[in-house]
Amino acid sequence: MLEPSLFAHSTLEASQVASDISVLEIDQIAQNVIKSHLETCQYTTEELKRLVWLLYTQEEIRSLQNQSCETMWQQCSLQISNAIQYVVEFAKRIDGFMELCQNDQIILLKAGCLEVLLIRMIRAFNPLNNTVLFEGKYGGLQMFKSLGCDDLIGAIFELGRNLCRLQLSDEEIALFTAAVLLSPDRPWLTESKKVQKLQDKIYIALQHEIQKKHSSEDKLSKMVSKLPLMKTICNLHLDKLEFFRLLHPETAMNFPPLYKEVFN
Ligand code: MHQ
Repeated sequence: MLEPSLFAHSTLEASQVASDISVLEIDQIAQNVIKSHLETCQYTTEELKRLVWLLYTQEEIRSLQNQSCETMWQQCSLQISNAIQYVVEFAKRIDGFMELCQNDQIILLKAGCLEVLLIRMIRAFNPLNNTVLFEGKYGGLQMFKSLGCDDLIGAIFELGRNLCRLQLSDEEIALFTAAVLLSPDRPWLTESKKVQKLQDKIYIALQHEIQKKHSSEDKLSKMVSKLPLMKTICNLHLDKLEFFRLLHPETAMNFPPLYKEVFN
């Protein structure tokens, strides 16, 4: 006959195993997402640290400012298109993403990739002098003057300063960008429940990661509170692009295919 104490012991163990499995699962998700981020983040932290003091000279800034609007748009769309390729690769490496239907994969990438880029931007943003990495050197917002999108650029730099104040680690950036990418509320998703389940787990992993570093308790809510500004920036970008296309259809036609595909 089974001893009651022994039986009690084994049920206790079983419940511990059950909770261990979920902690383990959350840990595996965190590790997968962080590894995927580090493999696809375009620039290592060390590279960026080295580049951060490589500033455009006054003369170089002036020549960027004196460029035509079309040329500057072309340069920006090329840089953004390159960066998007890495975000696509990041998404593909997140466990569960490739198991979504292709339709939903495309919807999530199209809807989320600029937001991911804006979060990734803080790695290449220096809040001490308000500069960002552009074509290999750092420069301030005045270098984008010829775009004729001062409001958009102003909002992007403001977001950069805002997000930098949160002092996010690469681990937190990895999990936050994955959670943003796996947003279940994107229009036209066919399996939003599946996306929701993935996002829930990533947010739990992110909360864990934040607690590990015993940073401020409401760090996650502070991060989430920046999402509306990101959405505004995405919409503003689409407005600017639409207007640019009206004025310069032939230039816009020659934008990089990936840029066109994502923002059309
Ligand atoms: C990435 C690396 C990276 C690459 C490109 C849309 C438009 C007309 C103007 C960087 C936006 C201008 C972008 C190039 C400007 C704000 C864009 C142009 C992280 C992001 C980052 C640094 C992009 C940040 C935003 C930049 C500077 O891994």
